[in-house]
Amino acid sequence: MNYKLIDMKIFGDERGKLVSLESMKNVPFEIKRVYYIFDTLPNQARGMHAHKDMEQIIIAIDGACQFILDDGKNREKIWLNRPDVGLYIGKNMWREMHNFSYGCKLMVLASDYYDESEYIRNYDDFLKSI
Ligand code: T46
Repeated sequence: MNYKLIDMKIFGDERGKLVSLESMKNVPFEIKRVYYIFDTLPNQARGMHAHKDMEQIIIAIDGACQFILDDGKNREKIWLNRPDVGLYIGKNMWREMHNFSYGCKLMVLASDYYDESEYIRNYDDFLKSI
């Protein structure tokens, strides 16, 4: 399975906490794009696609959601619910997002610019591609 959870170092003191994300350091690729997802709903799933070439790190800055990760052979479910843990997802991994908590906010760092032609949005096409 081409994913892993990365524990990010927290710089914390009496004022609060801070996490720093740096290309080729705690983020294992050059960051070309950042986007974020908010105003999600518990009964609305997202994702349902794979990327041919893109790598991403997803962080639940606030709240929680459940990821389904699938490499075509195995399917695993994980909860993302900490602002100091990044979910790295590599190439050719089907991902689904379910069970968003109210107010969940996801921040995503991507290794490339947005390109719809790089998405595989049909599961049968995903299976054929791997
Ligand atoms: C992923 C998961 C975690 C853009 O125009 N630019 C962008 O950078 C992105 C990410 C999306 N869009 C457009 C494409 C769609 O018209 O925004 C709309 C919603 O995108 P999508 O349905 O792909 O959103 P999610 O939440 O299903 O998936 C997103 C990312 O697209 C995807 O790469 O891995 O978050």
